[in-house]
Amino acid sequence: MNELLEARVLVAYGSHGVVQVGDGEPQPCLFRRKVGRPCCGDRVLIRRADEQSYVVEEIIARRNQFMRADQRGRPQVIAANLDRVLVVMASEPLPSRDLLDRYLVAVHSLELEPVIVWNKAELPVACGEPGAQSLARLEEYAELGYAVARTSCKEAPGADALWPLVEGHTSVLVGQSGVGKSSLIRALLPDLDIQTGALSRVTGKGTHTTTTTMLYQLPGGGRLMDSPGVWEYGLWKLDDEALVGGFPEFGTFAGQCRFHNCRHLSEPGCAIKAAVQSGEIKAWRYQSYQRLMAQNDS
Ligand SMILES: Nc1nc2c(ncn2[C@@H]2O[C@H](COP(=O)(O)OP(=O)(O)OP(=O)(O)O)[C@@H](O)[C@H]2O)c(=O)[nH]1
Ligand SMILES: [Mg+2]
Ligand SMILES: [Zn+2]
Repeated sequence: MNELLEARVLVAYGSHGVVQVGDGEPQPCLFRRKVGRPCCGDRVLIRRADEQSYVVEEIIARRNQFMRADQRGRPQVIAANLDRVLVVMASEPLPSRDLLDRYLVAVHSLELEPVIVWNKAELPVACGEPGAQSLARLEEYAELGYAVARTSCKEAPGADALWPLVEGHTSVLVGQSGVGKSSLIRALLPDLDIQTGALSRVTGKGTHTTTTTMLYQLPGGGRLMDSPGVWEYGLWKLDDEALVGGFPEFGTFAGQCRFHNCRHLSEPGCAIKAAVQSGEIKAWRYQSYQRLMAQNDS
């Protein structure tokens, strides 16, 4: 009478975490090294270990995984089995110049839909800073086809603009520390205290600073994960193709370059550079591509 159950990982620490079977109560669970390292969003097969807890027997193959570089530059999985990644930005703290585009490259490389969230939208934006430009250009990102939502957890316009973007999907909020990811979760989820209470009861950890990714259920269906903030979103080396993939509007031109392995930097007969010249590709997007390529090469 100790059958395997399918469960979802709500939060994962090194050797233990919290899982949920269906809509049931969150349950403490042990992770054994030999099954690999479960992460938030994983589907797992579990078995009862004892009265108090379960143990993971198997991690079901991930559909995808969102990663970032840890302090030593090694890739670290922060969430699995996603439909969308919500990149949260704010005027406080301002992003570094390339932060948004780095995130977009990473999201596109998973073939996931990025959503750009401008939180703290009620605050003024300091002009002149390079990072402020990403906020100033959000209209242009929207013209490029990105979903952009303006939110505030303090005043109008509130966080309701996120509902149609997250409902029915599995999404993760990512972005710099302090931009308001956890505040957005709180604004969206009236029963957050119940959900986090259930999580912290089993983990014994407080919920004020986000130190690890946590999964929450949305009332109308769907799941939303809150991830710990970063200061700089490190991209490990990507191949050139993955980097171009972060600039979807380059796609229609990329096949027309003289050289099939064109990197769109200084090669002759580059169709992308021609499109920049003719204004079909925005110059600032191309400059951003050049910077990311240079960082990739360094
Ligand atoms: N003015 C203003 N402040 C906000 C808004 N949203 C969040 N804050 C504040 O910003 C600070 C950081 O918010 P958090 O939600 O903890 O930020 P976070 O992105 O979860 O940060 P990490 O967990 O460190 O990654 C808190 O003091 C919030 O009250 C907003 O829309 N406007
Ligand atoms: Mg947080
Ligand atoms: Zn080219």
